[in-house]
Amino acid sequence: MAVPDLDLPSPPDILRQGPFREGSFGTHLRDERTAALLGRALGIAVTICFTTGYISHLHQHPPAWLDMPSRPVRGYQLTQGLHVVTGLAMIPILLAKLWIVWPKLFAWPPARTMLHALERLSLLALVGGALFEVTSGLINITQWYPWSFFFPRTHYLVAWLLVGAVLVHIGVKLPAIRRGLARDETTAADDRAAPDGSFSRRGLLIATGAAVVGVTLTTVGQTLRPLQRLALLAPRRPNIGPQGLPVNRTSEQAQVARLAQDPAWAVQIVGARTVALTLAQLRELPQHASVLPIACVEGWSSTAHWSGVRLRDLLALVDAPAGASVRVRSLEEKGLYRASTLKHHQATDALTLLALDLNGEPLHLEHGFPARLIAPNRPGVLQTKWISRIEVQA
Ligand SMILES: Nc1nc2c(c(=O)[nH]1)N[C@H]1C(S)=C(S)[C@@H](COP(=O)(O)O)O[C@H]1N2
Ligand SMILES: [Mo]
Repeated sequence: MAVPDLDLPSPPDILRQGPFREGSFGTHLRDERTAALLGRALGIAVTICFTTGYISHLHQHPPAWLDMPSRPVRGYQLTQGLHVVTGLAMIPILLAKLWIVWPKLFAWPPARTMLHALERLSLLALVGGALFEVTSGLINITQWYPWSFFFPRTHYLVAWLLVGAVLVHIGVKLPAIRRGLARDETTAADDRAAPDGSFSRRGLLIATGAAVVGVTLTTVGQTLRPLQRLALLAPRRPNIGPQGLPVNRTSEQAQVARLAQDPAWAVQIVGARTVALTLAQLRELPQHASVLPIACVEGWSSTAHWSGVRLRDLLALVDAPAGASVRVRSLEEKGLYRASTLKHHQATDALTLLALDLNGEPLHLEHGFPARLIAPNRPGVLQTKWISRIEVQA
């Protein structure tokens, strides 16, 4: 049966040139060498991302046997910044790699032997895990939660699944990886070969690299101030918000505005005895300054000048015993991050403050007025705002 010609408008000229031209991504790119080179880049990114993510997990859910050090002061800012940077940079590499190997997913017959079937199943964990990690991470940094699972836990568990799948994949593909990465006189020429004016392997790698640089330059400004004006794709800027600092959870969301501004507010310090201190009384105690970053798990961070009372001075008022950890509670009644725990060494660190001032002014309501916690080498989620109680734990 004759199919009538559809009178479709022809694509604009620009779509018939350069990389958009049909055939510009020739099938000659779908080979072991391209897959191995992109795979190596992905392997490096996954290693950095997993390690920094694991460090973040240890900060947020410290096991009993581990005391996360309070130094370097900017440790978490660096590792979490790297985590988000490598996670974002990985996206173009992952897409390029999937494009290279995609047809192999539909190879027929699906499995030749039992072992082959198992290997192909592990690809499900590899591809699915990688796509899940970058997508859920990306969605998380935009603070959009279109799911009902608890992000940190799921992201963490799938990371282990992914790392397992990566190790299996490297093991199975080792001979192909060796061949793909081997260098001799012919590979250089082959890297440059571009049949019929299509992309060469080198061209594809350069384009992928350019995408990585582009993504990084337009997002890293959320933590590197000199690049903040380039941070077009970043959800946050380090300097936008009251007192030159971003806000994650607002006083309205936390429903604390009334209580936080109540003139009768006093912080309860609960230890061997209980002491209540009003804002005026807190200001009469020795004041100390710390220059510390707020470093959010979402990858943005911002350094500020804080001042207030050392937490250890407050603990001394209630004779907190050596070694005791401390639970800091917010006026907030519902939120996930309305309280946090400091181990003894964190609570008694000279830089750990019950902060009253930020950048030389009384704390803005959105930054935790009348008092918030600020401590070195600590994730933003644990820098509790609008504090109501400080409890020494037995
Ligand atoms: N009580 C309370 N404190 C909180 C939060 C919260 O939800 N409730 N969010 C935390 C998070 S996730 C971050 S990143 C920092 C942000 O501090 P900022 O708003 O002063 O920049 O506050 C932390 N303190
Ligand atoms: Mo955060």
